[in-house]
Amino acid sequence: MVAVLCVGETMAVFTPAEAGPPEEVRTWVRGTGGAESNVACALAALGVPVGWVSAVGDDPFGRAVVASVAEAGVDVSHVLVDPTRPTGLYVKEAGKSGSAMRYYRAGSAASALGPDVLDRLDLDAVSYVHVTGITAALSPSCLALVHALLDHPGVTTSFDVNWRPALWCSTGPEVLRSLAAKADIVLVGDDEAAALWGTSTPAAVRELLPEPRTLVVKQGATGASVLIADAPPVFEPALAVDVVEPVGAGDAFAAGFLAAHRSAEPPARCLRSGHLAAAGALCTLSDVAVPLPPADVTRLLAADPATWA
Ligand code: KDG
Repeated sequence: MVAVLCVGETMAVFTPAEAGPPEEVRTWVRGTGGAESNVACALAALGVPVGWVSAVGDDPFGRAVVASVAEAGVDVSHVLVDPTRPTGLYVKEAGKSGSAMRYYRAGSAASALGPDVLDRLDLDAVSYVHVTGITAALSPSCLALVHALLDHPGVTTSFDVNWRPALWCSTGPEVLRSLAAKADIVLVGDDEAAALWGTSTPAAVRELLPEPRTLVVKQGATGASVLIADAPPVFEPALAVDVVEPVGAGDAFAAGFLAAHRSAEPPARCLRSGHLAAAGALCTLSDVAVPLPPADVTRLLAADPATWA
């Protein structure tokens, strides 16, 4: 039985294995990347029973993607194999402060997912469902699926805005706001909120999004704030890490936050757990974090940040 279900597209990722413009690169490293499965893998590493639901093509990349998520300890038993559509791919040109991502995912197997997915799931047996704005952007049926999951009663819903402008037309800001308004927990970067809604301070984002009980605003290398119902905002500084590449850090943060939230940790510890998990993604080229062992996380959660002892 899984406690958390993450639903959304995962792709095979190709990262250049040598320097130079992509036109000249001949050797690529294949990995796995998908916001929701990145969260699932990081949750599994933290010892949380978690499942990932998606669709892949009946092709080598689909099999590789599913195998790597399963290897991370995630339940993949509800992943569909679509014989008529391919697995999505993307090419990542990595940079320390940001990475260029070229998608090859139009018409992918996951883009054909729809609300009928819920017929195959027993959501009453799950505590948390995590979705993102990426899958919502893939097709009208995917958008309907994300709405249906967020509308499901009796489950704690978590929504990471994950603004990917390349996937949206002009409706993005309003659609993402309406999805966020339905979730119990919303995670958004202050840079995303600025780009989407022209507002970036935690208080201003809260004014725009009064509905979610728990609103997390990630403030880059500075830290993150959580605003819970009528309680005063709580801020927790980020950890200082040598960044290798940032893609996947937000997903790892979401996993750390959700793992601690599920254990009913106080807000500051939920944020710190997010930062600890994010560090595991910032320090690797992979989209999937390499988190600290759960025992270290437990120790660091309780530590004094001045000394980490
Ligand atoms: O958050 C990281 C994701 O953006 C990356 O793994 C790939 O899911 C992905 C996407 O659609 O960009």
